[in-house]
Amino acid sequence: MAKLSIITAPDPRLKLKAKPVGTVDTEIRQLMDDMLETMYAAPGIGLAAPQVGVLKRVLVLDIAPSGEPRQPLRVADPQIVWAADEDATYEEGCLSLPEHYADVARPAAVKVRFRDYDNALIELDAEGLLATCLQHEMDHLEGVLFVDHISALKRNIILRKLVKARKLAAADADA
Ligand code: GNR
Ligand code: NI
Repeated sequence: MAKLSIITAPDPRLKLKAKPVGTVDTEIRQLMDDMLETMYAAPGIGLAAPQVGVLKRVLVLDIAPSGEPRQPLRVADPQIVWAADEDATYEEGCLSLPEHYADVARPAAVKVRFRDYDNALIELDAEGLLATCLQHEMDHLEGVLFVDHISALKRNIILRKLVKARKLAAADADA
């Protein structure tokens, strides 16, 4: 296993569409395991491959509360095959937009079809935080971030603060 580095906005790679995996082979399994290690270390409850600079339709999730047994989910080529008419709103965060949070409304429940670690075709019914997190990660595969769901005003405030934080970090590194 290896820990990968996480890309932060505004990086153009986070705006690109990821490519289908087709078959979950040894290489994809390794990527899934490395992504889980990276996600747990961050720590986060989800991670999509584009966040570690890999443009493949792969994501990992674990919404188990800390201190409880891990429940890792490894997902390739996910598709939403059904979404509830009702929305649910959660305060979302993102490892690629560190230390920024905003309320985002999304379908409250979804049915997702994907390939798992063993390349089996799975259908998962998700609601609550799992539904939100799955949709947040699937957005990453389309080059969409949670700030793309909020007002342009709020989005620009967050993105400007990230640019400023990066400049300060670079200046500190020079000093
Ligand atoms: O760690 C994360 N927490 C989170 C909280 C609410 C809604 C979505 C998320 S996903 C995020 C990790 C991340 O950036 N995944 O792409
Ligand atoms: Ni994210």
